[in-house]
Amino acid sequence: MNMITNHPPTAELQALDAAHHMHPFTDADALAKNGVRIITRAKGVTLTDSDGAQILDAMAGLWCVNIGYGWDSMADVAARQMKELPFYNTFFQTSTVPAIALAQKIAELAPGDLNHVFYASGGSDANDTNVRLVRHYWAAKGKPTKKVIISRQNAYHGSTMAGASLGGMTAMHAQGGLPIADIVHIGQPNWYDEGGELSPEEFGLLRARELEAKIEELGEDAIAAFIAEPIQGAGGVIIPPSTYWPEIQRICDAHEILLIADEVICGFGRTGQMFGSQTYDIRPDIMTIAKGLSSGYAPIGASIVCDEVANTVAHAGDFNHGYTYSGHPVSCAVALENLRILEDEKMVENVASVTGPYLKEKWEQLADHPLVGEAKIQGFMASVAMTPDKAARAPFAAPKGSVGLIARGHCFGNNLIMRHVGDRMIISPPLILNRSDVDTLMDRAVKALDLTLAEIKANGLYA
Ligand code: PXG
Repeated sequence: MNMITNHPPTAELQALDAAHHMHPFTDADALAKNGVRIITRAKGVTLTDSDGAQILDAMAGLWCVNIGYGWDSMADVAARQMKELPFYNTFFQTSTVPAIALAQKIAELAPGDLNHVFYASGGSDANDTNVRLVRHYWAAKGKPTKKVIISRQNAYHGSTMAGASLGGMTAMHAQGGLPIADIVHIGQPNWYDEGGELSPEEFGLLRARELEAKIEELGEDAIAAFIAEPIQGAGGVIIPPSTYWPEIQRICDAHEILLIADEVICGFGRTGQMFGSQTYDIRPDIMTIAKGLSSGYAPIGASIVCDEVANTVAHAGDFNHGYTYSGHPVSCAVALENLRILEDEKMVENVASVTGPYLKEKWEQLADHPLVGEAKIQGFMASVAMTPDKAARAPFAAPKGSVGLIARGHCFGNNLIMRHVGDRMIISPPLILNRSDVDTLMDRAVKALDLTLAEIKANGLYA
C-alpha cells in the first residue's frame, strides 16, 4: 500500500509549524515554546504521532470521527467521486447526484417533518444559515420584527461572526466586537457549577423558565428563535437536569418562536440515539448538523429544515444565501458512505446498549476518586468535574483551567486524548469503542487523575 510514512524529524516539523501555521484557539507563543504534537496516522480508535506513540483518541478527533479511523470504503468513495465529478455547484438551477441522495437520506433519518436540507461546509456556517433563514422566514410571514435569537451562556455554536455571537463564550465575545446585534443569552442548565442549594430538578426548571422570562421581556413580536445544543459539548459536556428540556419544549410550544437544535456534536449517535433531540424528546423546527455527518472524513455541515419553514421560504422568492461548497459532491458522497457504515455496523446501538452501558458503569465510578466532584455521562459524551472539595462542589483557588491543563498533560503522557474545559475533563470517543477499549481508557484516565492529584498536592494547587 502507498502510504506517507516518511517525514522530517519531529523537531523540524515543530519548527516549521511554529514558523508558518497559525492554529485555532491557541496561544502561539506558548505552543512554539512547548512544541506541537504531530499526528501522522490513525486506525480504529488509535492515533500514531510523529514519534510513534500510540494514543487512544477519546475525543474522536474533535467530537467528529464517529465511525472511527481507517475505513477504506470511505477513501474509495471519495476517489471515485473525485474522478467522476470533483465539483459542481448547486446554485443556478443545478444539482448533483450525491447532493440529492444525501439530502434524501438525511430527511429519512431526521425525526418529524425535518425534510429539507440546506448544505454548508461545517457547523459554524450552517448556524449562519440558520440566523439568516429564520429572519427571512418571519419576514416572509409578514413579521419582519421577529429577529432576535435567544441562546445561552456557555453555549458553543461556532466561530464565524454569527456562530460565535450565538455562542455564549465570554472569551470569544471579548475579541472582535461580538456578539452581533439581536442575539441575546440566558443562563445554562449547569447544575454542578451554578445550582447552589437547589436540587438538579428545581434548577433545571428555573433555568428553562429564563426562556419564558426573556420572551416576555422582549416581546414575542421581537423573537425569531431559540437555539441550543441538546447537551452542551464544548461548554464542558453539560448534561441538563431531567426537567430542563420538557419545560423548554413547553415554552417553545406556547409561544410563536422557532426552536433550533444544534446537533453538531449530539447528532449521529453520540447520545445513544441518532439525534440528541430524540434522546431528550425535543421537537426542533431546524437542526444544525456537521461533524458526525461525515465523521470528519470530509468537511460538510447542514441545516435540516421543517416543512413549514422550508415551504414558506420556497414561496418567498430568492433566499440570497449560499456557499461555494454547499452540497459539495465529494463531501456528500463521503457522508452517504459514512451513514451507511454507521447504520450497517449498528454503531448507534453500540452506544445505546452494548458498549455504552459498560462505559457508563465505569465512568460513574470516577465519582469516587478524591479529585472528582461529579462524573456524568450520556451515551458517548462524558465529563468529570475536578474539585478540591467534593461536598461543596468548590472550584480551585488557582485560575480556572490550571488544574485541567495539568490533567490534560497527564492524559497525553499516558497516551490518552481527553480534552479539558476549565477544570472539567471530557470525552467523546468514536462510536466503535469496545469493552477492551473502555478498560484501556479508564485505566489511563484514572492514572492521569492520580498523577494530577499528586502533582497539585505537591505544588500547592490542591486548594
Ligand atoms: N455547533 C456546535 C454544537 C459545535 O460543537 C459548531 C457548531 C461549529 O462547527 P464547525 O464545524 O464550524 O467547527 C461546533 C463545533 C472544542 C471544539 O474545543 C468544539 C467545536 C469546534 C472546535 C473545538 O470542544 N465544535
